[in-house]
Amino acid sequence: MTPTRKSAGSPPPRKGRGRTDQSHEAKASAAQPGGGEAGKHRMLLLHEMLRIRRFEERCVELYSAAEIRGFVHLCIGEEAVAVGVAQALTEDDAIVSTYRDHGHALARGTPAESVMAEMYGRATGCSRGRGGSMHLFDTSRRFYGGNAIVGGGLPLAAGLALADRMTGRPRVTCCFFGDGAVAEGEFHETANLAALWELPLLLVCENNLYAMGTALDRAQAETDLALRASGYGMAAWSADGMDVLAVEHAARMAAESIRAGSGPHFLELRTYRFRAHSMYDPDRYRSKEEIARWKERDPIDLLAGRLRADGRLTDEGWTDLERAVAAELDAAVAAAREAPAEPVGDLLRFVTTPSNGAGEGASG
Ligand SMILES: Cc1ncc(C[n+]2csc(CCOP(=O)(O)OP(=O)(O)O)c2C)c(N)n1
Repeated sequence: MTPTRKSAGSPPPRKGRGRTDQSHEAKASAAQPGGGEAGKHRMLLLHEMLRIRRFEERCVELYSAAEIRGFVHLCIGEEAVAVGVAQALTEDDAIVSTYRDHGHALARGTPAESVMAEMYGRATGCSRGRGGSMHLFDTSRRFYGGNAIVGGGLPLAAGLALADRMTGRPRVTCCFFGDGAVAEGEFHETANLAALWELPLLLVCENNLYAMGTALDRAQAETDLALRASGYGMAAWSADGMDVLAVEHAARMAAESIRAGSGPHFLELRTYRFRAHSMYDPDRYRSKEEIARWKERDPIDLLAGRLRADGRLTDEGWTDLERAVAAELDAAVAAAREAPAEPVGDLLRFVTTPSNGAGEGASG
């Protein structure tokens, strides 16, 4: 069955379509409740971003020491995207990620111990050590995977959203992808069907200006990504991806609108990765000056600076935060080092073949 705009159980009619104007650019301050609760919430955001930053820095050390192997893509510099968007989602919502997925999984609540064990390829990892850095997966938190294929998560996310749409479950599926994915057919096919079928899909584009070594403006004719998405008839927003409060605000507005039945939303978050594309990338395609300019707006420094100015964060408070994060990561690394690999006898579990009956009746 193919849902149509007028099928039974349709969400309420859209309140408006097309690209939102500049007034819908996220304004961080507008979203924040006043008083002590807001301060507490901001401290939580800072803590979450610091966990991701330090987790990945630890990965660099462990990778250099050859304790973890394989492909590793870091999101250092992009933490505000993962943390801000995660705040706008409920436990019932789903997330589909990319190969740059550590931050998304940690922000979603997958324990650092489980993610670190996966980096080590241990059976205690969130993907039983079978996925590694690029394929974190945690169904208990509706985290449907990192994905090594650029744009590969988009149709999967549309499928999850379609299931919710057809069964009338009031959930949002959030799909992260990079600016490079916007050049892929999978993006355009997903955007088209999501808009046509009014799927409850939040498309979050992490625009860090580069797809490996290729700058956005060297590969894509129209670099206003929200404008392109709006061409499919969906609301599209842009926000400052270095400002976690702006990200959270934009994501909340989009998620609320999707829950109200207005169909898919596209959110472009303008961000930057401070490190190379992956551990193998010599990073020769951009200047040191450019990187330094973006580092002036480091998302962690930006929020910490605000909290200091508000009198919320002291030197002592910062040290406590660092200590708590270091203790969590020390424990995660120690547990991963001790953890077993999956027993050889279990290796065919979850493997689908005709000989175990799973392929019977399949054709084509
Ligand atoms: C379909 C496909 N094409 C090419 C690649 C090789 N590849 C891996 S990462 C990457 C760049 C993707 O950039 P972007 O989507 O902007 O994400 P970012 O790495 O910036 O987070 C490419 C081309 C791939 N993994 N999958």
